[in-house]
Amino acid sequence: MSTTVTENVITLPQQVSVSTSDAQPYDYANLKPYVHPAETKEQLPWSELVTLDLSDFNQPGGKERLAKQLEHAVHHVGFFYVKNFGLSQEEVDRQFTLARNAFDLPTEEKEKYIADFANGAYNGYRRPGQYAVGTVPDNIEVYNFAKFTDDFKHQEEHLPDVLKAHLPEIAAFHRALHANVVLPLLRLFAIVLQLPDDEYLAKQHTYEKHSEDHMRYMLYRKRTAEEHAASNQQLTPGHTDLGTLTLLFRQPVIGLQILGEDGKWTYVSSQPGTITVNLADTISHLTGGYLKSSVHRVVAPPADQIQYDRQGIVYFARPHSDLILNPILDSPVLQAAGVKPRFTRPVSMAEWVKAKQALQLNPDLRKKKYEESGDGTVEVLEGFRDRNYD
Ligand SMILES: O=C(O)CCC(=O)C(=O)O
Ligand SMILES: [Fe+2]
Repeated sequence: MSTTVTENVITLPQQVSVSTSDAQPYDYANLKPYVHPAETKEQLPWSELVTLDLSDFNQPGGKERLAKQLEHAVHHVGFFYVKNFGLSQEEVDRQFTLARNAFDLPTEEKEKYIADFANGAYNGYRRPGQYAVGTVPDNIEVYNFAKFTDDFKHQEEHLPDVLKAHLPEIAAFHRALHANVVLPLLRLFAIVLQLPDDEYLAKQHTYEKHSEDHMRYMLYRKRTAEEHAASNQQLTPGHTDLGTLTLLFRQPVIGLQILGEDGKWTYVSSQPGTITVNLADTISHLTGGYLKSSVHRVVAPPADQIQYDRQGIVYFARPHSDLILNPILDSPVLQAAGVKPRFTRPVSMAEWVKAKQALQLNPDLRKKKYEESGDGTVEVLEGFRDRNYD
């Protein structure tokens, strides 16, 4: 299957071919379609986020208009929406359908594909119940996909047949998110930072070179009201993401909250046809904290959505693994702001991923370190401290 590239926009082919000889049971006609749950009717404190129309990107003056729109969001909120990113709703819905069918498999089947988290690998399946939230086990299930490049060959070995059968389409979707959303946004950041070259950040994030970007099918299994009470209404505690940018596909079960500068949590609403984007730690490191890594969490859905599983698709963008995470010097904006390195020695992306993930994937270690420090912060690596936001 080939993808079409027009003006840097990847579109998926009309006819999606299926790659395995016994794929027929996995034709879309034979899969249970994913259907979005009904929207909430509750009035909640919503976050006010801008929406960037990426179809403006290649219009005369479009990049500059979009960069202007971004300026406030990247300093203060760290969250915004994008629309018109070159993938149809049907193509997005097909990914939700694949995810739904992969999550619906029997536990014994899914457990054949468990990722080797203990050794720092995370492509494949993650089962729920890896850590406690309050007094209940977490309810998160995941399939992670690395980049579809030679560095991550044979990732199908960590995937069930229903996903293997559609691997070319999943790969095209993965590449499209990188080409149509991640790279254009990095070009806009370059404009915001007045870098000498609009490609400055994009060149640190090419698809072909080694980096640990990954796309995630994610499921929060529904919980009872009692279970939500036992978890203090939390699904995922407050955190910042470790990469450059995170893309979250729209799903209507409300729960994602952003910590505002005023210390208040507000909810991200589910806007049709959009992807929610948040800035993460690495773009903050590369700008000495000038661009904000946004603090967010996921809480229990409103009462009229409590009966639904919450299914999402996420893309975590990261720079090349060998990039040194020093603040960019060629930016007049960063020079004027007088930003400083956030580590006491040169630290590579690979080292940063390893260090932050050791804390994320090892809740006992995390707990121990927070207890030892006693001030709500821990050193992740060489002078850089992370905070506990709960
Ligand atoms: O599920 C969501 O809405 C957000 C997930 C998230 O924050 C994460 O996986 O890092
Ligand atoms: Fe996150």
